[in-house]
Amino acid sequence: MKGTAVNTSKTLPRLAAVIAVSLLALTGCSNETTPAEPEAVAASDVVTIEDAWVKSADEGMSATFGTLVNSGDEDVTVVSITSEASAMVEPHETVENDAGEMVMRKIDAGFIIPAGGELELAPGANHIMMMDLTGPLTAGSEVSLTLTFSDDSTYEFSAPVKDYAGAEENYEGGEEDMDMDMDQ
Ligand SMILES: [Cu+2]
Repeated sequence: MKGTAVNTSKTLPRLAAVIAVSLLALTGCSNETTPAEPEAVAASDVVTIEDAWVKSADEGMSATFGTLVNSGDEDVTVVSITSEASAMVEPHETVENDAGEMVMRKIDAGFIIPAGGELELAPGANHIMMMDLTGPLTAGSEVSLTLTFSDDSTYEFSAPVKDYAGAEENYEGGEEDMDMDMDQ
């Protein structure tokens, strides 16, 4: 009982010192020189998404659709996607498996949007997979997503949530694999 009272008075000034040092370290970081900008145009300056929308869902998984447009003169690759609405977001494609069923799977190389062209994301085709939703996606609400390109530039957009009866694709590997992913 005695010991706890003595310790408190020593700990507080020490904590303040630690916080002060942390702040110094943070401001120090911002002064570091950034690497030289590449001469090429940033992917984020030439890519937009048109008619984006998100499928409503109470829980579990959903997907985002729309048309990715690349107005630049070089192919652009979306290497990763994040959203506050889902703990895990992946670029997916839908392919026919050996049994003749349509299954979806992650595109490890990411979405490639051709120079001066488009990549359509649609139910039953390529889509932005949202696994492990952080909450219900209700029709009429908005979800924001961020695309990261291979040049590290990013593009944030928001998309309305809509009710949609389709897009119940099978996940490659079957139900068991999917459940395992959801538990992680
Ligand atoms: Cu998918």
